[in-house]
Amino acid sequence: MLEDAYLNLAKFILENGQKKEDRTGTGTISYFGYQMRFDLSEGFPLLTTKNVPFRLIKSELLWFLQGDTNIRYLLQNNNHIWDEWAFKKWITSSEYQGPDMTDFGLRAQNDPKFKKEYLKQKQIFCEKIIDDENFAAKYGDLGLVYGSQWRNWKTSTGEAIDQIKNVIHTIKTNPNSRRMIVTAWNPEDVDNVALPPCHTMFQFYVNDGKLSCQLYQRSADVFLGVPFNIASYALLTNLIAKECGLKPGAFIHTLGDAHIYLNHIEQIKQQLTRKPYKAPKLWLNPDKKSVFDYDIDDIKVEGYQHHKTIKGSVAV
Ligand code: UFP
Repeated sequence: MLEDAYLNLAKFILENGQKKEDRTGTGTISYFGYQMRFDLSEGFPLLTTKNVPFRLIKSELLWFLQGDTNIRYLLQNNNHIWDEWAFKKWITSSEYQGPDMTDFGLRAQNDPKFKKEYLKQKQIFCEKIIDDENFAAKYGDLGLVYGSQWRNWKTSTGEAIDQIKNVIHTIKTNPNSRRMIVTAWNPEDVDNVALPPCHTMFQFYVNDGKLSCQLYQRSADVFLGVPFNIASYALLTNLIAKECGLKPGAFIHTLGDAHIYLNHIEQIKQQLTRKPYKAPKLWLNPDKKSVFDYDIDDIKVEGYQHHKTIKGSVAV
């Protein structure tokens, strides 16, 4: 089964991971250095042992590919996965006059009354981002996140590098190259960004008419983040392969600090008791050629049979 690689990772960390404190104060069990491999010709690696909302993955990836860094597009597509990072910027600004939201992520986990207030404030914030363009420009922009690093990398001489365009060009014109890399990690920026990139860099490889991709992810929330990350890079590999006239090959996912948060352990154990279904198939609108031309409805998964959602809170 395509998703065995993921289930084995989860099992491996439960058995071999060590307790480790972390930035969010939640606590994890963690293991350093792990690799998974997914053969994309077998199907699309969207996990079936729980519901993984593909619509969020595709709108986020299209957002990255457009070079957009403002959460407004995501909110317009009812995608809330980046809210917390923008919200943090808002509540620490001098313009914010609402109730104290310091450490909202951790407090919301332990204090139901606070959680209610936090969700209310976040909703007000999100509505304002959608309704008010100026507010969105000021507080919805996450700055140097993937969209800008991928499409608009600032050089020391003030120019911009479009890494995605360049890598696609190399795949088409010099597929034997061993230099087909996109990097999001800029040591100059990491201290000034909302969330230093987790998907640090990825490399493409062409052989036998197939395009493979390997991602180095420095930090991996195995229960909540990784299922998204697998599907997102599998989608990216499929989109680029199609544009370049190649078949999708393997997605290789290399993890640095691979961790399960202590408040996700019961959930992941429950997930491991479930039997996976056959992986779904990816459908891409055949009329679209360039990776930059896709709209939400041009991308679909077909035959996605899955087990129920398992809830878990995001550590911020
Ligand atoms: N995380 C992921 N995947 C992502 C993403 C974040 O697993 O795509 F954006 C998790 C990893 C970690 C946290 O638990 O978010 C980031 O925290 P830190 O910067 O301290 O590693």
